[in-house]
Amino acid sequence: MQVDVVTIFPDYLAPLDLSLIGRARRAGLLSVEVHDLRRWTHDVHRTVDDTPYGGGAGMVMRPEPWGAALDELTAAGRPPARLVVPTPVGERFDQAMAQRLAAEPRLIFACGRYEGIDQRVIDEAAAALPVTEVSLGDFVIFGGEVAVLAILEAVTRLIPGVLGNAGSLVEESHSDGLLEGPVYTKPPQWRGREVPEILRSGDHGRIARWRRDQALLRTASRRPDLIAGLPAGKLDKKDIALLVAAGFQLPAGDVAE
Ligand code: JET
Repeated sequence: MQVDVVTIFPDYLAPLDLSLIGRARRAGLLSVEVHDLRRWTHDVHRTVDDTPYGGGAGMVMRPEPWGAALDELTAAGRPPARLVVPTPVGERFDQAMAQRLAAEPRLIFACGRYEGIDQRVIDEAAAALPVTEVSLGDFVIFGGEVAVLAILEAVTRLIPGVLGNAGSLVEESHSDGLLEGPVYTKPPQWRGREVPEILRSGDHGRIARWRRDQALLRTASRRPDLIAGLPAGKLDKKDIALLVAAGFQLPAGDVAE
């Protein structure tokens, strides 16, 4: 996959050289270019912002540098790209969106700052290429750069070859729509706290059931919205019995035979 990031703070993307994303790049599984938006300015102050039409606080990113940047980056001779714009008003990011983005040959990320990018940039881009405005959640950060890092962590680990086989199994267990339960490592006792006996029992059938139960109980208590959103048939009779015994109310029609 090819990735371009356009930002006024290229240094914010330095972590893309590190750890597993850095390794994926060095392995040729991912190619990343970070571009300084000011490269597409022409005035002596390299201005990227101006006051908002209609008044109000803050500044808005001017359309001209963005237009020139996207024209150059989408010129013929490269794989077709999707433009991804982190913004609090975007479609909510989740694992399913990460899967869809991981299947794209090329992503161009536009990092907004201040009060945002002039809307005409998004409208103009959408006439030429697919555009996804993405929200990581209902909060506001200074700019899109850190959101791009988070999105690229989620996407890169889904590119074939980035994780080993163990990783694919972890991925499968997460895509069942439940939160993972607690995990433990050595030592078996630490500050008077014990690793649950069942995990040390060697009984893989009971361990698998216990992990399922922990995932169900944690999800029902912390994220009832995820339980409510499970497709029909995802909970079997044992799952239902566990949750009912623990006092959780279940939406009708979730029970599989
Ligand atoms: C964000 C993402 O704050 C978030 O994104 C960064 C950001 C900050 C300020 C302006 C901005 O503009 C984007 C834009 O897009 C058209 O104008 C983006 C919060 N949750 N997810």
